Amino acid sequence: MHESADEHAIERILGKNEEMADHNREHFKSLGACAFNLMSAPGAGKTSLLETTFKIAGGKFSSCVIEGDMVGDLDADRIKKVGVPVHQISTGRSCHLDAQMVARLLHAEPLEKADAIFIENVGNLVCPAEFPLGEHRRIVLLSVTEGDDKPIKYPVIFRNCDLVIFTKCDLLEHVDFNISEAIRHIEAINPAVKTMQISAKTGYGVEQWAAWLVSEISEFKQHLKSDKHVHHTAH
Ligand SMILES: Nc1nc2c(ncn2[C@@H]2O[C@H](COP(=O)(O)OP(=O)(O)O)[C@@H](O)[C@H]2O)c(=O)[nH]1
Ligand SMILES: [Mg+2]
Repeated sequence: MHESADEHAIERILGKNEEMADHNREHFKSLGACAFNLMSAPGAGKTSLLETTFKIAGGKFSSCVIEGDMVGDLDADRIKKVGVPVHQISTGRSCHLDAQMVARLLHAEPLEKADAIFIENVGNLVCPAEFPLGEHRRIVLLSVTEGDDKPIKYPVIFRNCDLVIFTKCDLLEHVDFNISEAIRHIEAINPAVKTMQISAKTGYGVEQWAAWLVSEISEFKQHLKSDKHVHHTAH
């Protein structure tokens, strides 16, 4: 009996989160920005990837970052240093961002106009999977130092994402990480997913990642235009 009461409470929380995520999605759309939710275990290289992306491909699209961390603003400082506007959300005891936290930020601090909004989630391969934030694309980073069995052990996050990036590929020769095995596990639970291999340290793969971003942003803007067209002709 307790169990089902708990289940109901969880369903209610997740349902409310979905509603807020829809609200945020509209908010991002009104800014004309495509939102990307970056999720991974702590230390997989989310902030490093953003830093390298802005350094190598910063001219291809304009960006704004939302940094989610339990405490402190170390990552936000790193992003500021590469000249990209950044907004901090401190989650306190919560091990993930939720849509309510993002909504609160969107209403408290107007975001800069940008083509892309990158949301760096709190480092965790479990909880962020259950809490959509209103993003348009979901990206999971898996560093080659974590083990190629992680997609089997944490299927939910790998099932519900658009892109998996294998990070720290410069370290591949030092670790036993079988990329094709990992891809096989990921595709078994998420056949439509795209995968990429990157090193933020050497810049390997960053051009391909930047090209993917450009293409997603452009597709998003096309949809925005046709949405506007539909609304316009409907009135
Ligand atoms: N060798 C190597 N180290 C990396 C790479 N990307 C990140 N790191 C290191 O991994 C650690 C965690 O990176 P960080 O970007 O802070 O991870 P986050 O917690 O996911 O944001 C740092 O010490 C980085 O220097 C990479 O491509 N290659
Ligand atoms: Mg970080």
